[in-house]
Amino acid sequence: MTTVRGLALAAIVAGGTLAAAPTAASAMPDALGLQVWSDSHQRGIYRNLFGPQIMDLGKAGMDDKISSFKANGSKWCLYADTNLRQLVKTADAGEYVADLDGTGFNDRISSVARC
Ligand SMILES: [Ca+2]
Repeated sequence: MTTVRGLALAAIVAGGTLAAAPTAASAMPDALGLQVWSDSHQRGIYRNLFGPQIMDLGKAGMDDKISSFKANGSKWCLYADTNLRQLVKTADAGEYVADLDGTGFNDRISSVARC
């Protein structure tokens, strides 16, 4: 019985981690990650990035696409090139940028990392 309950709990945790909806189970990773959107004002394609230390956005299908973002959990650095080259923005924890248009790096970010 204990084993069955443990497996059920593991399934719930795994599902919550993958879910994009702001359910209670996914609140934790969303709160710790860098939330990015392909359009301004949290529209378009959405990704919550929180796994590895360094992330090239091509792997998330978001290379040169980000137009709005919210930094969570820590300071995040955003770069115009892959492999953390050409720093264009340092965002403090909790910082939300609704529209990158006019900043010079709309649709240009290619890699991100906690910094
Ligand atoms: Ca780029």
